Amino acid sequence: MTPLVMVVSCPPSRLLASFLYRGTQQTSKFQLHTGTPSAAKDYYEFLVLGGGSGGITMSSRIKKKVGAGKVAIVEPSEKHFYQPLWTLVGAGAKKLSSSSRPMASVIPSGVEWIKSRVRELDPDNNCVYIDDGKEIAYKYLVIALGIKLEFEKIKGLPEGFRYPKIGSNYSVGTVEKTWKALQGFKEGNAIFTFPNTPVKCAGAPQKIMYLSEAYMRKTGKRANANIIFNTSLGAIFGVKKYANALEEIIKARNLNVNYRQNLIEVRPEKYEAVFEDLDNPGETKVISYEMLHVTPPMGPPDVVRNSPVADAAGWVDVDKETLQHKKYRNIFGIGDCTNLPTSKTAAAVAAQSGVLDRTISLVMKNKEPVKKYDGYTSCPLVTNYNKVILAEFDYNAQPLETFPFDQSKERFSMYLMKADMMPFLYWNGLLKGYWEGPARLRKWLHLGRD
Ligand code: FAD
Ligand code: UQ1
Repeated sequence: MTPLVMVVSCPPSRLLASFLYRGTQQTSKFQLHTGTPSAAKDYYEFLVLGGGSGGITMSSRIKKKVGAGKVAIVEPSEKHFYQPLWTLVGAGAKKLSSSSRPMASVIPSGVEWIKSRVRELDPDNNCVYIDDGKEIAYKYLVIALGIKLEFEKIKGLPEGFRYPKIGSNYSVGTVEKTWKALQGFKEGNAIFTFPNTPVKCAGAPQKIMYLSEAYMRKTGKRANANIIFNTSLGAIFGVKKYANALEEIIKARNLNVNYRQNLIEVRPEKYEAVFEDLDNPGETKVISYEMLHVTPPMGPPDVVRNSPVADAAGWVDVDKETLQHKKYRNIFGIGDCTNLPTSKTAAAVAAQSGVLDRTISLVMKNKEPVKKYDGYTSCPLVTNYNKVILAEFDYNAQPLETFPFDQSKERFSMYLMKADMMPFLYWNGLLKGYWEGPARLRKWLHLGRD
């Protein structure tokens, strides 16, 4: 079915007016951000779409550049989530409440919050349309809309989440169901899936398997469990160094990994999962489960996919080094909604934010962007309740490690970093525009080494 798309365009007269009144025009309810959403003006120098990791980070940075009253964020959600914690929430090691803060508390002061969804992008007229049909014009646009979860692409979902024994760490509404399913496990198959699409944090689908296995061992249920990782991919991880380490763990802990297996249906009332074999079209396998962790198919947000800023696959089409849009020079993209050819993570957003900050400064001065993003991304592979392999790598899938030791080894110190230090750095460093990834720390720690 074709989605209902609002077919409107910015009338040139209104657009002109919004430019003429720029800087002075205010709606009657205009206010700088004070903890409550404000009525949207017609024009902002910078408009940021999405109040997630990339959107809040960039609005902090841009507000420092241009001052109060010139930046607005369009974001419908009342809460901002630190999603990386959901791996630990699903395993019962952290509370869901510790992963969120009110959206109002993370939007920088002096930045306006337009509490609405963006419905349509009109980059040829420098404006967007929000839910109530209102048009908002901008001089510069930053797109940070994240990635869309598509549970509905699996037959039987999302309704199947009403049943027990099934969960997913990927959404706020299903992550606590993972922990319930794990606690309720008695005997049988525990199945963990990886879809046939790009995903965010590509390590998360297997992190919960390692944690579940550890929990079953701790509670004396391991002998009754057959643990299965059914992945659409052809390898356990995209970087050889970490894949080798993970394969050792998989062997040592007797985990069954099946490649090129894609979840297409859940029969929740019978506790059955149906997989297609991607190498033998038409062949399917039905496996019964006592616990099922679903990583949903994902794709670009519809508002991006159906717009002129998208590439052929639907992602925001940006230069992979500068993050500037390839066609629209006043538009920039950051994070999961872009076509940057690296693994989609908050760590990548951190590194991207430093580059984009400089790109924007130069573009504002009519200069060419120079700072280059190397594709830095990181995935703390939680392998136990006290162990992490810290994968860090670049566009070439080459390790780019911060610490002066072999990060492919499981370490308690890296677990502490993931579970306790990272959340602090996220809320107080990244979102406030002070953290741009560990590149400088890496150089300093590697002085005299390589
Ligand atoms: P998001 O942070 O998802 O923000 C997108 C925002 O856009 C949301 O606030 C949403 O409400 C808003 N939005 C969507 N549509 C609209 C619309 N139409 N109009 C207005 N607003 C809209 N990363 C790591 O670095 N390390 C990890 O260990 C890690 N583990 C993870 C584990 C799990 C289980 C998950 C789910 C993610 C994990 N990540 C991890 C990934 C990380 O959370 C994301 O990569 C990061 O949040 C991406 O930031 P973003 O700004 O692109 O998107
Ligand atoms: C990181 O910068 C980051 O963003 C805040 C994460 O997201 C939660 C991470 O998981 C990681 C590992 C990094 C990289 C930071 C260091 C100190 C290696």
